Order: sequence, then C-alpha cells, then structure tokens
Amino acid sequence: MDKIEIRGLEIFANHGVFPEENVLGQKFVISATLYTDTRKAGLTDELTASIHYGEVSQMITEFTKNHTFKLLEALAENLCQMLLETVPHLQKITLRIEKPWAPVGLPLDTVAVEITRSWHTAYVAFGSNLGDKKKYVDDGIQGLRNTEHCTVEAVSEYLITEPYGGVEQDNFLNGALKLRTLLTPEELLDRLHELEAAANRERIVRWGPRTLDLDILFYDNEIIDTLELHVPHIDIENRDFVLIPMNELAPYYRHPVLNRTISQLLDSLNNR
Ligand code: A4P
Ligand code: MG
Repeated sequence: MDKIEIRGLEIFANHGVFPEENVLGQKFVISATLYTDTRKAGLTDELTASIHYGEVSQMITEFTKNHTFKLLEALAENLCQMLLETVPHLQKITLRIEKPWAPVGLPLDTVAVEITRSWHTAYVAFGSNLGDKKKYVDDGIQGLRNTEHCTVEAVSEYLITEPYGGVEQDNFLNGALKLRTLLTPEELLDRLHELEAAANRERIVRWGPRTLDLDILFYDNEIIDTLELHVPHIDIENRDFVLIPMNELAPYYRHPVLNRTISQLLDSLNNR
C-alpha cells in the first residue's frame, strides 16, 4: 500500500508517570506513516482523494496537547484510534512517539514507542432458535452497530434453516454480516460473548438450542488456532446456513485454509 509520512512533529505536552510531568510538560516528537491508496489522487491531482498531511499534523498536535496520559503506549493507542476513526481513506497507521527528555537520569538520545494499527474486515454469523428469534438477532446486530470501533457494513437476508449437527431442536434463524473493525479477534470474540449474554444465552448442550449465537467466520485472511478461538470458523464448508448468507455478502472471498471461494464451496455443497 502507498504511504504518506509525517516525520519529527514536535509537540510540547504533559504525558508521563510522574505528577511533575503532567504539570511542567516536555517535548514529544511524533512521526506517522499513513497507509492509503494514492492512485486516484495521483491521477486526478485532487486533494480530496488523498489524505491532507497538514490537517493530520494539526489533529495529532491538538490531541496530544489536550489529553494527558501516563504512558506513551496509551497516547499512541488513542491517537491511532482517533485518526483511523476520523481521517477518510486512512486504512492503516504506524505511529512513533519519542520522548527525548524522559526523566530517566541517564544519558540517552530518546525513548520511543512505535505501534501499527489498522482497520480489519470480519464476517460474523448469527443464529437463533429459541424464543423471539428475530428480536434476538435484531438486538444482537444493533449491539454490534452500537459497539465502539465497529461499523456493520452489510447484513445478509435472514434465513430459516433446519437444525444441523444431530441435536433434535427447533429451526434456526440464520445469517451473516460484514464488519469493519479496529478490535482484535480476541476483543471481538469477547464483545460477541457479551451480546450473547445480553440475550440471556445459556450454554447447556453443545450445538443445542440458543437464543443467540454469534460466531466469527473470518477475520481478514487470518488463520488463528488458540484454545478460545478458531478462525476461519470450523466446518464452514458443510454448512449451507453459513455459506448461503456469506455468498450474498462475499461470493469471491477465498477461504484462507481451503483456498476456495465461498461460491465454489457452496456449489460443491449443493452438488453433494
Ligand atoms: N470459539 C472458537 N472459535 C470461535 C469463533 N470463530 N467464533 C469458541 C466464535 N466462537 C468461537 O461456542 C463455544 C466456544 O467456541 C466459544 O466459547 C468460543 O471460545 P459456543 O457458542 O459457546 O457453543 P456452540 O455454539 O454450541 O458451539 P460451536 O462449536 O460454536 O457450535 P456452532 O459451530 O456455533 O454450531 N444448525 C443450524 N441450522 N443453524 C445454526 O446456527 N448452530 C449450531 C452450533 C448447530 N446447528 C445449527 C446451528
Ligand atoms: Mg457458537
């Protein structure tokens, strides 16, 4: 991806662990690499198609002056979040904050923290087969819409499906949605669990009836296998209640493990 860089922006501000630092202030030097596609701006010569580095420098300066954090980590995290949320066309950012006068009491040039943050695309499956299914699903989706650093970009049709997996139970209402998010996969899973809990979800039988099930199907092209999290979600290739809504949202998304597109996976399942 193309980059626009801001190097060595000096700001006098009040961040630090020691109370004196929050009162007296000191110099911070901030550099940012803004990742964006400059192709359109390059061809049209239009500033609105790109990122205004002057405005971004101003935003960094104001934010850094108007807030007080103990840690450079916290300043960096909050700056990245603010910029990703507000600067159009900004997909990813690397931010470096130097604190050359840090009260370390030793002769060093500077201390610094550097982080990289970006927007991610996740696909989330939803399902309900208990009580007022549509309301549970609607509320779950609304909960994601109300979640900080998340934008629900598309929601599939709701689908009535027969139970899969051998447990005798009521039909499901299923679907999937596309999410743009700054949350990590683990943070997103925690949020989905909160929304399930808000729907009074009780875990009694594995694969059993539930008021609301929210699963991460895909997260960018990542493959994750920890105790708590498997991404892509297991068994997608055998589940029409996942593939049909996914095919509506992203037929050409390629499953990063099976190396086949959603529409190919759905065709194979239908031909079995
Ligand atoms: N977990 C691991 N990976 C993920 C992920 N990618 N997304 C862990 C979400 N959670 C993930 O899930 C158990 C644990 O899986 C979570 O705590 C999380 O740490 P759960 O939701 O508590 O239990 P579950 O849903 O009963 O189990 P599981 O394995 O998630 O079942 P599925 O795959 O959700 O299948 N038939 C129809 N027609 N429609 C359905 O929606 N759903 C199921 C459940 C069975 N049959 C169905 C449907
Ligand atoms: Mg589940």
